[in-house]
Amino acid sequence: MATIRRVPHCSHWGAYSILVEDGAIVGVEPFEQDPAPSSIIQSVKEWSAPERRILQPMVREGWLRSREGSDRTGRGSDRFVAVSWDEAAALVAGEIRRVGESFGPASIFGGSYGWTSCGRFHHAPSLLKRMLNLAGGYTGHVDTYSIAAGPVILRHTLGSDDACGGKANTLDTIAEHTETLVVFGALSPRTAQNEAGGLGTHTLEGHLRRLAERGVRVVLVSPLRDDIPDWVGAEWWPIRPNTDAALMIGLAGEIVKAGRHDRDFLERCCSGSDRFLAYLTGTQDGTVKDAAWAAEITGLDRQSIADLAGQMLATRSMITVSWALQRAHHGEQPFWAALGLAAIIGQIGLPGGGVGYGSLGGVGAPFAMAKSPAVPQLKRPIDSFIPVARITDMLLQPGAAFTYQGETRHYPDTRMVYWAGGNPYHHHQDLNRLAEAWTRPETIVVQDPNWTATARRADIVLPATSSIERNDIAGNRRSDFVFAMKQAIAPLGRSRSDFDIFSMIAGELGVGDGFTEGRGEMDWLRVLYEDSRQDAAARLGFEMPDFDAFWEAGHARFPVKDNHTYLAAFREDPAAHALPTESGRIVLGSDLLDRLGYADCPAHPAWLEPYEWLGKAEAPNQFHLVSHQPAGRLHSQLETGPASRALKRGGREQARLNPADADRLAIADGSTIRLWNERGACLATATHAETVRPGVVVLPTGAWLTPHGNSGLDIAGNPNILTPDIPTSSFGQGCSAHTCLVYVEPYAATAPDAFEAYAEGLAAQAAE
Ligand SMILES: Nc1nc2c(c(=O)[nH]1)N[C@H]1C(S)=C(S)[C@@H](COP(=O)(O)OP(=O)(O)OC[C@H]3O[C@@H](n4cnc5c(=O)[nH]c(N)nc54)[C@H](O)[C@@H]3O)O[C@H]1N2
Ligand SMILES: Nc1nc2c(c(=O)[nH]1)N[C@H]1C(S)=C(S)[C@@H](COP(=O)(O)OP(=O)(O)OC[C@H]3O[C@@H](n4cnc5c(=O)[nH]c(N)nc54)[C@H](O)[C@@H]3O)O[C@H]1N2
Ligand SMILES: [Mo]
Repeated sequence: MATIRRVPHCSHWGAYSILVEDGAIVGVEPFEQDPAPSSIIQSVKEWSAPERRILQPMVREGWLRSREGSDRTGRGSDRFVAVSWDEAAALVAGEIRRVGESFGPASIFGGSYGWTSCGRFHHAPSLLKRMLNLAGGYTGHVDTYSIAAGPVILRHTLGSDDACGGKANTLDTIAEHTETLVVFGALSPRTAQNEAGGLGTHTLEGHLRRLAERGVRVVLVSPLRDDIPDWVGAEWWPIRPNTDAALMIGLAGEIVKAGRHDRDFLERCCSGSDRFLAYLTGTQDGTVKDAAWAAEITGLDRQSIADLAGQMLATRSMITVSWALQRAHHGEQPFWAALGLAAIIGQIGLPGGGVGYGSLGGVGAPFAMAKSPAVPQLKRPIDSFIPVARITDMLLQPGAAFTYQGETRHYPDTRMVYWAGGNPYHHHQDLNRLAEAWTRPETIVVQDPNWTATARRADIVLPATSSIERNDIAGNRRSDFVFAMKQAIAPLGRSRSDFDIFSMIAGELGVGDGFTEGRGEMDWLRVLYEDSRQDAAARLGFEMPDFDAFWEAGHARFPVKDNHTYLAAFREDPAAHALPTESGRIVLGSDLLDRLGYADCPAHPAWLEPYEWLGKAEAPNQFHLVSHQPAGRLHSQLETGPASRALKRGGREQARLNPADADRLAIADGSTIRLWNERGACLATATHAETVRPGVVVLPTGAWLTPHGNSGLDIAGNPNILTPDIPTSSFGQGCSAHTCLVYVEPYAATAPDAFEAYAEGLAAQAAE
């Protein structure tokens, strides 16, 4: 009788054991210490299904024939030809050498943004950068799609991005001390399922239960009522999307109008308050910013805003802001305005008071204190980067100037793109614009386990194993444990681990020894773990088991800090704990931004009309699109897994809208709708939902782009065919995905099931 092996493993959505019998996965069990495991763990079996896996190295026919002179419009439709690993590695190394020598290493784009697997050793983007650094360098990226405008403005105003990186007040202190909690965006187990690098325990629900038990007044400011579980008993303030800065400023202005702002806190702990106060009182522009002003812009009730301002002053109040709010045009402003409001109230640095910014599972949870395991990327020989979401601008405008954090730089002349562990045809905005830009580089290499939309648009495709086909280690700066991610099944087809692939290419480039340092997989895991263990012991006196004991047990606790109140010491003595900002204090009026004079990022927190918002909607069927994170998967990963499929309807993604809107437009529940604007169009299945604010349509991200014939219509429901590719501002240059108007209408024609259409398209391109 065959025995079942239980193999410990971890993904961004948590830890689990894979049950393996006769080399096949027969079950998945959650980590026993996790109080609220994610349903996505049940989807990992999908990695062992070859349907969408890349099984061998492949090269686009047109590229193989004509190399850098190929017809690049063939990307995405040309057939692929199988090659050996030796041939593939030689081709890739040859291109790195050719482009580096002819145009300079800045012409190789190796930013390679993406979440890849949670393993910290086979971490594809890090290994790519390590290899390219040894080979002469590359153009990289700064910040993330998750947060860019946010950290840029916080680094300037607080001197660090700790407050949005998981080091603001921890949720345990909020659960015990806060009396009024104002949530902008979400506090949702949906998004808290995931943490970059994995996590052992999902704790958000426990803290929310404690808040509910204590009878804390919770106000949810969001276009979506289910952005917080209903049992929390929050009041729902269905704000017009992208107008949060106006609400925050109106609350602050109301307090100032009553003369009740904390003058002592503003004086001792802030700089430039005069500028902000002048904006609030209207001495600057003649408009008083108060509850009435905010009500007009946000669509909320004037009296409720005025009352809330009073209550935030009178009780211990905490403001939380989701990262989503800064993933929008002028996204710097809601982050800065929340800080301005918290400073006016004056509770920053008190337990359960002030402001924090978060979204992932580990944000607000106790944070890791010791050095988390990470493979070194080595020294960068050249300093070339772009703000992460400016990829299309870079490809379309070589040599053009861009600004970032007050500096002016120039885009490189990109000849080669190497993407490993990310999916730009998932994550980037305005995919039709990206598609045009995608024809510009001479050579595109994609390394991924799956035939993603991006892989299908590459010249050279390198099949990586998924994490369950190799050994790795999980754990990150917000993780409570480190986990052994043990190999559960044999590699599929001829796929190889990311480390093996890069070792091979590094060898071709003559830097193999520098890349591997003579170590194999298990040697590296030992080194990375021991590095963290020694740091925990030396700096914190925290004992972790040695590597062999850890590997045997499958997990080890990591030292964490709980009960943390952000800026407590600074509040006590601002001079002794000066912040690394232009004034040493919290910046509410900025000398730097005053000098820069950007119209889209002024010198104090402000409400600026977004590029698109409901205030600009002209037609009765125009909606604000909220393309939020999918509940049943991580981005585009495991899209065909059971947790993801369970939330699809009629062969595509669900678009939720308010029944009143749906009835008005004769859109039946369960019917197919077309969402479109001047940038693109997609189909989705309409679902009536009272939890969605009228005027808003919600379409999650992550459907695999599936164009219907040559029509350009995406039938799977990928919202990035619709979203605008505009920067948040000249200062932050972040992604603005949550700023988007779309038209919605019934779709009468028939269209194929998206999964079947994807499979057919793939078979035509890459029969193996
Ligand atoms: N409209 C809209 N767009 C958005 C957002 C939004 O809110 N709205 N959110 C944005 C945000 S916050 C983010 S973080 C991005 C996410 O964007 P991405 O991080 O690019 O999305 P993923 O689907 O996680 O892509 C990871 C890729 O890595 C591959 N992969 C998995 N494991 C491995 C491995 O072991 N090795 C290799 N080589 N590859 C592997 C997967 O197959 C997948 O193709 O999307 C952004 N896009
Ligand atoms: N299940 C699952 N969890 C995930 C991910 C995933 O793909 N799947 N991705 C992870 C990643 S990479 C990240 S960065 C985080 C992101 O976490 P968030 O940025 O918090 O996630 P979103 O789902 O984009 O947005 C949260 C909510 O913000 C609200 N919102 C949107 N626009 C506005 C606005 O203008 N005003 C207000 N008040 N609310 C608004 C929407 O209703 C939305 O549901 O999630 C992580 N968690
Ligand atoms: Mo993200």
